[in-house]
Amino acid sequence: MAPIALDKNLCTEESSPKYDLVENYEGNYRFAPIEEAQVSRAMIKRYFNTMYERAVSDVVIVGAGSAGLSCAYQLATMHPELKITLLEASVAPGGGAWLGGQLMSPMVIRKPADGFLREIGVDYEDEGAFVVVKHAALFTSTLLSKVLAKPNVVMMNATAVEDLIIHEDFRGEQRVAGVVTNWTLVALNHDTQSCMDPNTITAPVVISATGHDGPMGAFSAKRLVSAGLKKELGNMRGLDMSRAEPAIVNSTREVIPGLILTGMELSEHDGCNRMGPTFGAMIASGIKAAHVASGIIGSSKIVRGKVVG
Ligand code: 48N
Repeated sequence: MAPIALDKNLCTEESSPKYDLVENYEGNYRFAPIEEAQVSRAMIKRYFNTMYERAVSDVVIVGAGSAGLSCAYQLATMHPELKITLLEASVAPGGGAWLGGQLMSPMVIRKPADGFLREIGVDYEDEGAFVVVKHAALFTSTLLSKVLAKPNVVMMNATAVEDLIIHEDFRGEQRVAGVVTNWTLVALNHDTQSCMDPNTITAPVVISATGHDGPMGAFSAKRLVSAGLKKELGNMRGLDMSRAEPAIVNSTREVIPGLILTGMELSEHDGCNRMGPTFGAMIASGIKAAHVASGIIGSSKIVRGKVVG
């Protein structure tokens, strides 16, 4: 698809004012000239070229909470050659990691997951067995910025996965082969309008990190049950920090061919405990999911986004 030619740049030398607030302080601050269509075309050209190019991705990550973002960072770091597409239903990515617990801002991360904080450059206070980031938003905004700075990661927020692409693969097994998407506001309003059909993204590996709560929590785990690929949900158990965090990390895995679960979605899929306001397992599970995805990609023959051998 030939790129859409943008209007020629209207910004000539004399019309590009200097960025000097003091000089312009006396009420004559000016911007370079613009036409509305330039802004519109600047967005349209880029976003829809991205949609076109990512219609076949190497890995789709569903959910940009702490697990999904940690996974995206790790996978993009390990494999800068992979086209990683991160889909987030909310306008605001970050999931439940903007606050610690009960709307309090400090975030607790148990060792050894504090090593990830040092890797992405987030300061913390060391409390011995765990560390405390002064505000959860410091962790989430830093991680989000690092993920979005990765050239091979595209994030589409306000975009919901409303189904899974499920094929019979070369072995005759049911395999997740991508996701079905729609604008979230459309996905949440299917019962208010006649059919508003979705779109698709094909990928050999889908990593679902949709959490355990919210309007679409544990989306893929629930879809496996309703699609007849899993008998029933395990349903998240009561809070037990000591058991929950290792259980989530150690059970991060490919639950059916082509679908990896990570983060709190696993607690609903497997029925393990919840850990409450401690986030080390989300980081470690996301990192493990990245390694599982790397293993699948490295051991599969993939043609046009499909596993064929
Ligand atoms: O933060 P969450 O909900 O999920 P995780 O697994 O990344 O982190 C969970 C963590 O915040 C906890 O719950 C903590 C540790 N507490 C545990 C406890 O015991 O209470 O992020 C999931 C993201 C959200 O941003 C959703 O908007 C998004 O996934 N999402 C989706 N995005 C696209 N399509 C969907 N169908 C969808 N469903 C959810």
